[in-house]
Amino acid sequence: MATKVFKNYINGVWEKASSGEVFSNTNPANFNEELGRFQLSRKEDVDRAVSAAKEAQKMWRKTPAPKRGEIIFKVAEMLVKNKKPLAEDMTREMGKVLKETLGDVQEGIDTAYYGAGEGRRMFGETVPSELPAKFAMSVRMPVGVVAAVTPWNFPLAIPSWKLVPALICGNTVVLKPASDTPLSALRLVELFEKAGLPPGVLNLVTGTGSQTGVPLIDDPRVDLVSFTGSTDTGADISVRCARQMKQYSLEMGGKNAIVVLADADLELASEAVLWGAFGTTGQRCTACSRVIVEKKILKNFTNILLEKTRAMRCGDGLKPKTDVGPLVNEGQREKVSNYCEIGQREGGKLLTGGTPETGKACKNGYFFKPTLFAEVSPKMRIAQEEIFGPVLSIIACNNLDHAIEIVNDSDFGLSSAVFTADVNKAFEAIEDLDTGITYINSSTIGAEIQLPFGGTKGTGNGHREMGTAALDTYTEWKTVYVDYSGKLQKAQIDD
Ligand code: UN1
Repeated sequence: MATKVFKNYINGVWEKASSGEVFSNTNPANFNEELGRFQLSRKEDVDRAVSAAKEAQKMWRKTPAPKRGEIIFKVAEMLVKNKKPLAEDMTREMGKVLKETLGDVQEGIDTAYYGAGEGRRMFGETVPSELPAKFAMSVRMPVGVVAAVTPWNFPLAIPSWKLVPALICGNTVVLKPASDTPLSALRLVELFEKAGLPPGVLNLVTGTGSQTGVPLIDDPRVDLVSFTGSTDTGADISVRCARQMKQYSLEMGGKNAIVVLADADLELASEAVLWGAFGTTGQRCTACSRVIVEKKILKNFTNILLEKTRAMRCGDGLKPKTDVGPLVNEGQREKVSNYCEIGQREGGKLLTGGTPETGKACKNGYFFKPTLFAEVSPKMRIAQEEIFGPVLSIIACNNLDHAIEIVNDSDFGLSSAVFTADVNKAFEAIEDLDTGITYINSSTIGAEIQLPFGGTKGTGNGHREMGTAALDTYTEWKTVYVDYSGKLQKAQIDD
């Protein structure tokens, strides 16, 4: 069967990149399976996509927000209808197990329903004026043209986090998805088209970071860049945007930790730790990569984790018995292997895993064994740097204060969790953990879309995605004063 060629979507038309070049998208669980070829877009394609978005801005910003919401609502309905095939394609495209790709689509559904409703809210403020016969309020205005640059680990959910709030707020968008997962993003764009989104309001250009992403970010007509991905790329984007006084919202790395105190329910805590560490094969920015365990229970808890980790099965994410799918590509697998070597050189004790999984069912994919390190100290590289793979480090602590110190000794600050039965300790942790998200008696993953998502320190640049917080990213405040006194009233001036 001939490989399907997928196109860019610019100004309402599906078209080839001007270079005529394409790139291949293969299944990380079976690299002999090609899912399709995608356009390798360059500056000329990006130019036209941004022109379309710029032109469509004039009309879209004037379209009433509830009408914009109706289109997004239809997207939600279609996502519900197509949930299973979308998830299956996503598992083939990036590897995570089907129940998680179903969850990824569900996150898109939740975002779309929530965002559609925002079309009838989008609250501003109405406040009293200090002067008589004067009305004072603030309303939200679109920022303009948004460049959405999205990663491969949540190939539909994260594009939806950006597209939905951007569009409901009246912005137009050029989406550049990760080159490992163009299909899931393209499927989402198709649904927006089917739902009746006018041409130019949402455009898709596929390609690489350097050939497609950079010209998009550098285009002076782009008003806002919303990026999720690596810290290095995020840092580069911030410099590029700063030069042009462009707005930018960055969602980057994590080095998330779960603290397990001696009074915790250890069975529950172990399930949560493994779900956080090995879910999505550890490729979440919210993944648990450090578990910080009170010394009294260290031995016991380590044994529980080890037994459960050894029982986890790697394999094709479409097979119901698979616990852990492949890594997304060979580069990621090398990176994870390197970190396992580094961990051992640094003195970490490798309890299980540490190498690629190459058994019969896994020989054609980028599989890696779920890996557990014990005797890790907080300053080791495997305890400090984001690995983005199925590698969990066990770190001992003396008590909660010590644990908080270890959690906070990180360049990142996305998600944290504490397992304890003591409500006082739980609230102390909530107050002192320097992360954007804290869970009590649950894992570091699984954020819901109706609350802000994002982190402190090197994880972000102060923005939050999702919830009403996303509106702050995708709108400019317009403050409005209406003076109906019929005379010139001067604020702040004594008369
Ligand atoms: C990410 O890893 O980039 O909270 C996003 C979670 C998911 C989102 C993860 N809802 O784990």
